[in-house]
Order: sequence, then C-alpha cells, then structure tokens
Amino acid sequence: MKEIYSQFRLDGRVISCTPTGGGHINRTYLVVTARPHLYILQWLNGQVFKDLSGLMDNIVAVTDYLHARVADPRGTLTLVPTCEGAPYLMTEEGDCWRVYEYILGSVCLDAAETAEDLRQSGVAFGMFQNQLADFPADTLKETIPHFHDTPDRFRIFREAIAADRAGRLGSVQAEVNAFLAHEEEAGALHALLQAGEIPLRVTHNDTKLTNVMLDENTRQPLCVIDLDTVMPGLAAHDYGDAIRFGASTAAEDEPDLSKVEMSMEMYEAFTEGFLSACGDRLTRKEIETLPLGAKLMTLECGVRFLTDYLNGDVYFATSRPEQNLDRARTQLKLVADMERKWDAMQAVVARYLH
Ligand code: GN1
Ligand code: MG
Repeated sequence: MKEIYSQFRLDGRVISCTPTGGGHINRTYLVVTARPHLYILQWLNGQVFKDLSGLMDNIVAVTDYLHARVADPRGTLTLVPTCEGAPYLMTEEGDCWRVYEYILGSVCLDAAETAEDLRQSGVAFGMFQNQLADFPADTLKETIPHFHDTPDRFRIFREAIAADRAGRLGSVQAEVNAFLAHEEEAGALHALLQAGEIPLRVTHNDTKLTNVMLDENTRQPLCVIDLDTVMPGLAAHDYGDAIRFGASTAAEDEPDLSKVEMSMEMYEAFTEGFLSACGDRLTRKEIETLPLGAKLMTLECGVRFLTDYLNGDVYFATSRPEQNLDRARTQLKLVADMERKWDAMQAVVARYLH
C-alpha cells in the first residue's frame, strides 16, 4: 500500500493502513499518520464504474459546491489531493485511488440502534437533496447508465436466467418466479417520470444507513458519504433505498428470514426525518410516490442480488457462498411485508402531503 498512499499529500508519516468499511464494490482503508491525522483511502472498482474520471469529476463538482454552502467542514467530504495536485490517482495499470479526510468524532452505524438514528439518517439524506436542489443536474455525468431503471434491471435478470452461467437456476426457481411475478409493476416510477408527472433531481442513489456519518456524541447527522453514484434520479429512489436497508429488522444478508420484517416504527422515523429536511422541495406527486419507491427499490435490489447469484457472484463482493441468494431472499421477504403494510405506509406519507 505504501506505493499508493505515498503519492498523496498526507500530513505526517504513515503508521498504519488497514482495511475498513463494509461496501460491496470498492475497497476502503483507514490510514493513520504519526501526526496523528486520519484518512480514508479507497480503491475504486473499475469493472463497476467504467467512467472513473467522470465519477471523480462528479464528486469534485458536488463536494466543491457543498463546501461553498455548508459552514461545518465536517458537513461534506473533503478530497485530499495527490502530491501532483490531482483529485485522485490513476496508476499505470489503470487503477484509481482517492483519499478523503477522515471525519473526526463521527460514527457510521451498520444498523440503526434506535428509531431516532434512522430519523437522523433521513435528515441527512433530506438535507443532501435540499442542498443540491439548485445544482445544475445536467452537468453531472451518468456514471452508471440505467442505475435505478428497474425495468432494465429485470431485462438483465432475464438475460442471466437464460444464460444460467453458474448452473444455479434449478435451485432458485422459486425465488426467480417470485421476482418475475412483480415485473409488471417494476416500471411504475419510470412511467411517471416519462409522463412528466415527477421530476428528475440530483440524487445520491445509494442511501443506505451505512452511508451516513453521525456525530458520535449528539448522534446528529454530519454528512453523507459514498458519493460514487450521485447522478440524476428520483426522490423516491433515495427515500426507497433508505427504507429498504434501514427499516429492515435484520441485516441485508440475514439467512434466517423469520427475523426479516419492515418495521413501521423505523418507516415512520425515516419518513419524518427525510420529509422534514427536504420538505417543500418535493412536489405533492413526488411525496405520493414514496411508498412505491420503497417497494420498487427493494424489488430492484433483490433482482440485482439474484442476477449476481445466477452469474456466479461477479458483481457484489461476497464472503460466503450463498450470500447473494440470502440477500435476494431478504429483499423478497421485505417486499411481501411491505405489501401487507401498504395501507399503513401510505397513511404515514399522507400526513406530509401539502
Ligand atoms: C452496493 O458497495 P456499496 O455497499 O456502496 C451497490 C448499491 C446497492 C448496495 C446493496 C455501485 O453499494 O447499488 O444498493 O451495494 N452499489 C453499486 O447493499 O452497485
Ligand atoms: Mg455505494
């Protein structure tokens, strides 16, 4: 690693560099110098992110924009330049590395310990949406085209079923059928966008609770991290992905499905935090689409996990053989639970219609 971190403008001699974080795509390290000064070093997955310079251009643009508007230096990620003054390092082998300032005094939770934690993550993502409301969305590069295009995810799913590359189709036919039964409704948000009924916004697109830093003492949000997928998208995507992950009573890869539910208490808490922070920025129609966002984002993520399982686990990082299948099953269980709780979900959101 020395060859990599020594090419960045770090404050002091590096005394440790250790893997950290639980992302499924990039690789993340905590770097500590003798000063002491802490940094986050990341290797970006070039298989997933085909346009690495476009991705980094987006992050530079968004973090510069936010730093100019947010007073708290911990309120936005800060890139640390290379010794040559570039915002990231591209090696001769084509590997892309970047360094962020570590956000001191912060915690990042794997799961909400209380509904209040989730409410605060809602505030963080709502604020993010709010702060970027006037950012010129058309200047952002679409670094992963069709990222939250659910019908397109189903198309890719069907290709994986047809190819059955890892020879696993026979053992997961029930799950495959369960997802396919939802294919028709998968296009609902997309159709509203096409019809001009809901607007395209600058969205985060990966609003897991693990992508929010909270102040370790006050438990108030400091900033959102993982800006790799900041792109034009729908408010319902950001809201929905956060519910998918944060309102679940179990881990994303929990093998025991009896533990997996969508908690209404968590749902209400996130909704309240998110809508209080982005509030009147959203149109009435957008607010109405939020429950649908929760369901479709869960469905979409499940389809992606099962697609990857069928392909032989080539996209999401796995640490055990059936992890992607377990992930797909938890998402199915959550979708079914949301269907049961649908009226209650609608009622919570209806309180915020203006
Ligand atoms: C991936 O690597 P991570 O945890 O930031 C994925 C998200 C998924 C998520 C599921 C670029 O995010 O879309 O929702 O896993 N990121 C990409 O946990 O595909
Ligand atoms: Mg991510």
